[in-house]
Amino acid sequence: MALRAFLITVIVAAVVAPSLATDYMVGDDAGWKVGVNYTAWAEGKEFHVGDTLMFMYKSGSHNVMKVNGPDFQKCASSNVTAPPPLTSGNDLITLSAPGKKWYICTFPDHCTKGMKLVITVSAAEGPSPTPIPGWAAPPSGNSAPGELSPLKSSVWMLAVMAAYKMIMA
Ligand SMILES: *[C@@H]1O[C@H](CO)[C@@H](O)[C@H](O)[C@H]1NC(C)=O
Ligand SMILES: *[C@@H]1O[C@H](CO)[C@@H](O)[C@H](O)[C@H]1NC(C)=O
Ligand SMILES: [Cu+2]
Repeated sequence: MALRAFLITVIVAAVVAPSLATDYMVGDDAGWKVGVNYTAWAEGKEFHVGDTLMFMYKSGSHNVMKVNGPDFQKCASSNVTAPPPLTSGNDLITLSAPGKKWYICTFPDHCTKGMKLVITVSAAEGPSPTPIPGWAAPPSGNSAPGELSPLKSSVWMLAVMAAYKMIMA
């Protein structure tokens, strides 16, 4: 029973793992500060609903404010109903909805000096069927009709082994 539970865990982990959310450390080792090009940092990265952004900086030296597109262009925060900026220096933002997201630092001149990040968030990644090691995907088209594909033969092997164990038990 313990072995069976273990095997199920391994298979579930193999199927679920690729869909786990990603944590992005904004600016990587540089963190959130003046003098980093966050457009370049975001380039080539894919952001999905459920991923998190981590803004790391010395508390009191910077902050993180979510703004709208026009305010981002102006390096301003004119939305009086928006929540106050994050200030902990260890700010985690979970991306909860798809679309464009804009973040700036509201300290004087920091945004104009580059403390601004715009990203595009896409829908959550569905669990993609990734091949489990040893369970080769059937080659498309080149197995003759009636011939067992490698996947089917693996299933057969397991079934035969299970039947054998039941008989021998
Ligand atoms: C930041 O990087 C982007 C993309 O690599 C580039 O187009 C832009 O000119 C850079 N900005 C600055 C201020 O260097
Ligand atoms: C202002 O902030 C509120 C709360 O976050 C938001 O719902 C609203 O859409 C924002 N308005 C603009 C114009 O960005
Ligand atoms: Cu700043």
